Amino acid sequence: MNAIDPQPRRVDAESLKAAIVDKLAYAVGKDSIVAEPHDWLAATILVVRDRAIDRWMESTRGPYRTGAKRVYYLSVEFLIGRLLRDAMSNLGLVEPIAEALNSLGVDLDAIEALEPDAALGNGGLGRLAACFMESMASVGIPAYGYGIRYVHGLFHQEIKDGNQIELPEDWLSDGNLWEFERREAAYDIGFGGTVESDGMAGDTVRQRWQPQEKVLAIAYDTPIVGWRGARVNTLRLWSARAVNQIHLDDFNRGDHVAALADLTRADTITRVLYPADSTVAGQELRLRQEYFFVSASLQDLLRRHLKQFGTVENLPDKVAIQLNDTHPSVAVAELMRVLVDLHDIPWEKAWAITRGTISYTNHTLLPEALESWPVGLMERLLPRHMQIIYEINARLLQSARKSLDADADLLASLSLIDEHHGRRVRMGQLAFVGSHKVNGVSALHTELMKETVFRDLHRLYPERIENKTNGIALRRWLMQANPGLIDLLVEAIGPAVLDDVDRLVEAGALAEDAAFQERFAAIKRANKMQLAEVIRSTVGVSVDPDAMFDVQIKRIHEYKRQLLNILETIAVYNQIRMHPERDWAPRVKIFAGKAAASYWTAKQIIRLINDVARVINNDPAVRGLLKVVFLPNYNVSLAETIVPAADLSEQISTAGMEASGTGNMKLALNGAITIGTLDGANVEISERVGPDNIVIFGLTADEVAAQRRAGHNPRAIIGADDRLRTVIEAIADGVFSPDDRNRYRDLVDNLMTTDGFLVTADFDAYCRAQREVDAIWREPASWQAKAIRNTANMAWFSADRTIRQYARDIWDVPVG
Ligand code: DL6
Repeated sequence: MNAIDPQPRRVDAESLKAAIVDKLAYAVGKDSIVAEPHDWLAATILVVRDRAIDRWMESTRGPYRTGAKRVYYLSVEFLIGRLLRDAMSNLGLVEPIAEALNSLGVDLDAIEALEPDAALGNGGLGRLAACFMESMASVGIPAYGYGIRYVHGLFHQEIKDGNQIELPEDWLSDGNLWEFERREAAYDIGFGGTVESDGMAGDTVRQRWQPQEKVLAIAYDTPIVGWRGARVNTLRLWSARAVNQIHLDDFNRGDHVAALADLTRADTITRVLYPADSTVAGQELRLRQEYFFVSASLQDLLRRHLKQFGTVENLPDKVAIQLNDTHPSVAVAELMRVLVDLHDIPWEKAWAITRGTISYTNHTLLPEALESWPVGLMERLLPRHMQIIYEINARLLQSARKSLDADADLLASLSLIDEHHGRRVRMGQLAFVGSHKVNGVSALHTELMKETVFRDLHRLYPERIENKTNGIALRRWLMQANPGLIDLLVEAIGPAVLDDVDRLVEAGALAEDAAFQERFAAIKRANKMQLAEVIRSTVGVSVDPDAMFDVQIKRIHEYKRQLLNILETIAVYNQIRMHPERDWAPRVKIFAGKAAASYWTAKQIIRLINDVARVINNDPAVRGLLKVVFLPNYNVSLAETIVPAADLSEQISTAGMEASGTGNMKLALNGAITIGTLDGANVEISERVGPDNIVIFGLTADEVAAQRRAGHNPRAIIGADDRLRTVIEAIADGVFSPDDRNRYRDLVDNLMTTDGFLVTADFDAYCRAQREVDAIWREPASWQAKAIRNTANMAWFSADRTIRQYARDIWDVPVG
């Protein structure tokens, strides 16, 4: 029995059974005798969807009636995962649907597993957008998510001979029953062409953009159900379509390719998530995607606004637009264009409206992830926007000259145009100046933003940057992913926790209670059994659920330092072989994550993990004390299995480089103890759970910066540490790649010479921290108490808290 089926609206299983059979017959067209599992899934989704629709319509109607402000969350990524469990759970339908299906001889868990995992994002930023959508509906904010309906989401990862192989992802191939195509919401999106003068607007010459090319943006809406179904918001994703589907004259002339050229060109825009931008064509496509979804979204929200209020002048009072990272930054120039060119609003006033409406979240300080577009490309694709950006820039620099008495260097650093790398438009800066608020995603990250990427803009506008530490959807990551744990918590501290997660803290009082510890541990063990089965069936490795499950699940990136983890794993392996008599705490090292297709070093790290796994798992001298597993195709659904089963959470990025992290929150919430650096939200997790319940190690962000300034010397560190030297020599000598001894030469050279992510500098501290973890593990009561305190103190990291802060401090909208 799952405790989160709320009583207030108990739906009876009998009527659901009848509804499912009805859908199966009349919507799916199948008789129950011959229905396949995917037919039952379709019927179930349709029944659940029906239960959301009335609330959806009411939620959409509400702001028309009340005049309430709407929030628009613009994001090129929404990593939503499966929706059925989310919707059922929030509508209180899990139990009766399971019962209804059971009486029809169908297993809910089995059919749920057939739902495609919508992977319209790469990682944290996209998953955050999905959590925020659920939270906005749960706390009662009228909100729309606007994004792109990619035909192919994030690639499907296979591991072949230890290598990552990317295969196309195909989530739409069997249709998508959650979405509704909206033919009435179709907009022309222009590209290229010229800008022409078109009469006078007041005392200025009106400019008109005449695009050379047009494509259509078509809306697809998905209902996002909030907790208890109180509110249902809309995720509106845009799909590109050609204005002319076919040129019949070309076709009839026999030139079939030319006849369909427009169709292909339009279709390409929304075909693939994150086209590789290492080529000029790839860059152009990315910019086209960004402008495409921004223009469609602004046209859509302005149409809605004008229909209701008849004027754009009150936009900031009724509309809040949140830019999720720099990808939608062109919205600043687009909104200015619409206001100035199409609504004849004078520049100053248009600028006040734009800035009052827009705000921007920064998600990274990594220079390579801060977008900039070549001026030439912008001029060719978006000529009027480029003019507007020049004008914004001129005014920005003028005000800097006045208020900061800026010299040429300062002006160059503030400028929206980067003159150093072949003239590029800095999209982060554009978003910054066009927003009334700019936020970072953890306290540390926000402070670093002020000191690094936006140092000069922060001097000019010291009130603009604020922090909004990320949060996660507790309903998905605790209530749905870990039903055993939420049932225990409800029993122990009462059902009120389901509606008021802050009450989780009450579980802290039970941390030392032996009976509670035992039950807490039993739930973890059951979750580990499930994960052990997934590991066995996917990679053929059998693991002991009584061993410590040590988990690092996230994108593979040098700064996240999976390499540090695997180096320490090798060191332990060496030690086990040298000292088999010692009392080793058995561990399973679990890795999962995807590397960007073009990121060679990250792919080498995946390969190394797999090579090390093969050697360690097959070495009889290890006696199963250490196992290493790389689980392929990490996605939201796999995370939902790993997170509740983790004992130890690896959050070991180079301090100052992980903006926040959200996996760290999910794992701690589910009772994993964190081993981590003082980076991103780890700092705040440490403050909340208390220093005794987390294992912190390594250089701080300040120390990292100091070490870099002083000149980091990895060779000296390696030379002084026998253990580390032995590990690196083993890799260099081909111990893990006997078929190709040179395989890791670059990786090793890099560690010895530059070590840009300070792996060697933190190695010793990390090893010591791991031994501290072993010592805690050997005291089960102490481990369980710490694990319970982690769960009890994580409510603050609910996305509802984050959303409430955005609502109060940035959007100025009331929350329920
Ligand atoms: O804010 C969500 C998420 C953070 O938790 C991660 O720390 C951060 O790396 C990620 N940022 C991005 C942006 N691009 N990069 N790199 O995904 O945002």
